[in-house]
Amino acid sequence: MREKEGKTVSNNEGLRMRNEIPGRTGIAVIALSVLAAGCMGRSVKTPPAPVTPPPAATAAAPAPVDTAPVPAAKGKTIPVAHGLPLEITGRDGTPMVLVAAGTFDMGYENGRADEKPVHRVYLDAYYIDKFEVTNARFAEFLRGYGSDMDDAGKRMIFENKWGLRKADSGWEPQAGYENHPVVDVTWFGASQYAKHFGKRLPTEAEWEKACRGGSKTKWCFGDGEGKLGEYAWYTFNSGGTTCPVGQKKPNAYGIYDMHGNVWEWCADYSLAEYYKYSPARNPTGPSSSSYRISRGGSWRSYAEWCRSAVRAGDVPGMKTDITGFRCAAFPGSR
Ligand SMILES: [Ca+2]
Repeated sequence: MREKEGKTVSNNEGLRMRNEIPGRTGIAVIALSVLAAGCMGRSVKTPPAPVTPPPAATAAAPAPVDTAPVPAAKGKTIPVAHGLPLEITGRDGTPMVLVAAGTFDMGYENGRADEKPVHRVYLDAYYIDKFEVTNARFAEFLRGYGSDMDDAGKRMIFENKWGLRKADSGWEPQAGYENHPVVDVTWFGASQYAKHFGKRLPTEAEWEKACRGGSKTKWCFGDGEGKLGEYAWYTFNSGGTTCPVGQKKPNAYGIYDMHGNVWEWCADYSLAEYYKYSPARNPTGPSSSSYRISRGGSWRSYAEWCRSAVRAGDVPGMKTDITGFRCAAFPGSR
């Protein structure tokens, strides 16, 4: 089974295998990994087929910079910004947070090759789930949808001891794991869930803007790794498993667990060189690839892999206990 540290991530030479551990900190982290619990077994997967980049997009004039964080709604009164409520409830019953229209700087100049160049991106306003989708929510979806295959016949979910089990009466959460993020969910399952509730998966750009919460640093709170444990479940505090959603601090936009807990599927195909020609407005990713983007790191990731700009590519139908998702939606699309 593929494991986190065997995650395939793009780079300037094209998509290929890479270790969990970034090169500059590799030696130190390898030493730590030896000391860490024996859950760091690694496996590899086959590099994806070559893909053809779409024609270069025409960059539009940049919009005014959006630097104001969108605060989390408090109490029963939902504030409104630019005519839109700051927080809404999706059809699946989950709260969604408004990310206002505007620009942000995507990528990280001191990061890996595929995180460069840093480029300014304008995004229309959108909503994004405040929390990762939980086992309870996904089980409820499956019971309502009536199948564990998506509209195209693709498998959506696998059983997992921290996730879902298939009982005689249908899919249900493992006891005690109802509020943990769903895992062993394929990209197809994540996409079908979103579609079922009038939502969609976030684009890679939407995910990173929501993760950054207005920051330009390695993590949403700054560059100091020492604070990551306040915001994220990752290898040094997760206890070797997923954790209930929403227990750590939210970022400046009021969104939880963007760093760690589970990697999160995004809508985009994965391509290392994409930032070199991605459009400046509402980028939606390359035209094709064998892989889909996932973001944010997981319960078993080292801090470097939980950075806001880290990009990963995964086989969309794979079984993995480190990847889940959250949904996005355009205003008025619910
Ligand atoms: Ca996450």
